[in-house]
Amino acid sequence: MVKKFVLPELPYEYSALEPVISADIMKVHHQKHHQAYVTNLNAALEKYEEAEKNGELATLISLQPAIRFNGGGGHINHSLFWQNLAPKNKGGGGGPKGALEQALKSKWGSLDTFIECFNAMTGAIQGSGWGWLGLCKKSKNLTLSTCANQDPLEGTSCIIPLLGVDVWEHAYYLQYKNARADYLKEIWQIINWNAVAERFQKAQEHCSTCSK
Ligand code: MN3
Repeated sequence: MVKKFVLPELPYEYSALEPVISADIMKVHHQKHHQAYVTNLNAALEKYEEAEKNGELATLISLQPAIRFNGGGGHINHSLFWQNLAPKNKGGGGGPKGALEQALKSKWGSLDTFIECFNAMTGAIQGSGWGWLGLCKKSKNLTLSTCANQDPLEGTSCIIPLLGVDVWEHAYYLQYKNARADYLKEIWQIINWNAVAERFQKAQEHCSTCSK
């Protein structure tokens, strides 16, 4: 039996990220969008298992896009995104401390410049996608990246994701309409830098033992 994936609970209330992200957006994003990705991922994996048993290679190949879409961005990215956010003044906002702060400053000079670069790059994504801060396994440096659609960063690049921002319209349109730049400007008030720093530390530990 394939392991069933489940929708993770949010570590805060739907309304807790207001006024930056409305409860309406959070509810639809989590209960409808993320839930649908999990449901569709499980359905695709079940079919995959069946096709595998029967040695149906063409069916296996035909299922791969659905697994990548619903499992990659649908489940991996969203699970990370919820952890990357926290209510303002309850872990959200401010800036990074310690080793992450040092690494960000040595690469971008200041938090403001980092945010400017992140927002410019992420705001320029054509159509749907994700903006990322990650740790490159090759250079062992912090790096910015983007993914189109629901491609997961890990699994499609050599970058370990630390902080991801969803810029699909469903992530902001109910509140910000077409103003993606405003959403990107405001979201830094609810970024959970402690969570990002924890991921940074784990990624560095991973990088110190891997050669890729
Ligand atoms: Mn989304």
